[in-house]
Amino acid sequence: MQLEKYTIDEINHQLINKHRSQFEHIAADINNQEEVLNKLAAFNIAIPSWALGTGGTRFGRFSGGGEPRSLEEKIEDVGVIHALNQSSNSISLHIPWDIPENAASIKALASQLGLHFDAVNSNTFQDQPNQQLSYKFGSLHHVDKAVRKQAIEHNIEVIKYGVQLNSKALSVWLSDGSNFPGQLNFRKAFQNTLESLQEIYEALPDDWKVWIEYKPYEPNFYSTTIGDWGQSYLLASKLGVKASTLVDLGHHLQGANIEQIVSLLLMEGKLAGFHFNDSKYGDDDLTVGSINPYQLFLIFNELVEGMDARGMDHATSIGWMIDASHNVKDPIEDLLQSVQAIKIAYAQALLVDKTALEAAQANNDVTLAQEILQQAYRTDVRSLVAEASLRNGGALDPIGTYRKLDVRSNLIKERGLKTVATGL
Ligand SMILES: [Mn+2]
Repeated sequence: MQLEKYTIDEINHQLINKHRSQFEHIAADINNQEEVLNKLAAFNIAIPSWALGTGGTRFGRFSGGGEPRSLEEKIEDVGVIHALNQSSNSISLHIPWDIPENAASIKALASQLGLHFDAVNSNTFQDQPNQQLSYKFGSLHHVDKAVRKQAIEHNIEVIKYGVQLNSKALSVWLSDGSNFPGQLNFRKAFQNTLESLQEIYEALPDDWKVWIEYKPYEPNFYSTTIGDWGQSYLLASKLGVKASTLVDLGHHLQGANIEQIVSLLLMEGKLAGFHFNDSKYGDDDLTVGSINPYQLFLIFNELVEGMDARGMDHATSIGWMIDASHNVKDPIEDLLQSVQAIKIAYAQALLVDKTALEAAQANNDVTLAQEILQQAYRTDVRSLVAEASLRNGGALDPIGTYRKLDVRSNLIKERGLKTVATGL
C-alpha cells in the first residue's frame, strides 16, 4: 500500500490554522528558527526491517493483523512511515530474516518510495534451518574454530548482500557469553572475538564501516563477551578506523549514565550510532521516549554539543536507527511515535543556549546550568517538528493522519488478519 500525497495534504489543510498559531507562538521565542527547522528537516532515522511486525516475548506473541509478509511489503510499510513523517528515509535489513533475493528490484522499489538501505545486520544468535554447526555456545568467540569460521563467513555474506543494496555498514550484535561462572575463559573468548572480527573487518569494502553493539546480559546471564561500551571500544580500537561502537539505549544496566558514554565515544571518534528504544527495567525495547524522555533529551544534548565540537553533520555522520519491539501496539504507529520522540528530543537539544551553559559551567553555577537545560527541555517544540515535516511534504500529525487514512484496515484487507512477519 502506498499513500498518495494529496490525501496527506487534505488532512494537513484541516489542521493548518491551529498549527500556524502554535508555530508562530513558539517561533517568536527562537532566534535561529530557520536553522533549527533546516536541521530538523534534514534529520532521518532508519527503520529496522524486524520492527514492522508485532513483537513478542518468550511467553507469547499476539499478531496484530496486516503484517508484512515479505521484504517488499516491509519496504512498503517504511514507505508509509516516511510519507507521513518525511523522517524515515532508510531501512536496515536483518540477514537472514530479510534476504534480498532480487537486489535490483528491491532497490528500485525502495527508491520509488524515497528510501535507501541503512546498515545490514548479521545474526549469529540463532541457529537457522540447515545450519551445519550450532551457536548454542556462541559464535565469534566459540571455543571451536569451525564454528567461528561459519560465523565469520555469515558476516561476510551479509556484507555482500549489503553491497548489492548500497548499504555502507555492517552492524554486529553478538549474544556470545556465558550462563554460569567457570563456563568460559574471558580472555580467550575476547581474543577469539577480536580475531574473528579482524577477518570480517578485512572483508569490508573501503567505504564501509563495522558497528559493534554491546549488551550486558541476556540471553546469557552470567557474562557477555561484548558486555559494555569499554569492551566494544577496545575491539573497535584494535580493529581500526572503520570500526566503532554502537549504542543501544536498552543495553545498559539500570542507572548507567548513557549520555556520558555517548559524549566520550563521540570525543574519541568512535560513536557509530544508535539503536533507539526506551526501557524501565532492562532491554524492554519500548517506544522511544515513552518512559524516560528527559534521558533522551540529555543524550541529544551531548550529541549536539559533541558533534558541533567536531564539526560533524548531525544528519549524516552518525547512524540513527530504531531498535524496538511492539507487543501490544500497531508497529507502524509505534515507529511513528518513536521517530517523533527522537525529533522532539533533537529539537529541544538544538534550543539549548550553549554560550550561557558554558559560562554557567565555567562559573560552577550549578543552579543556572540546570535552569538552562530544563528551559530547553520544557519548551513545547512539537509545532517546530510539525513545521519541518510540513515543509518536507509530510503530515502535521503523522499518527492522526495514519488513523484518518485507515491504513491498518487497508493493510488487513490487502494482506489478511493472520499474517506473520519475520523477526523476533
Ligand atoms: Mn540493538
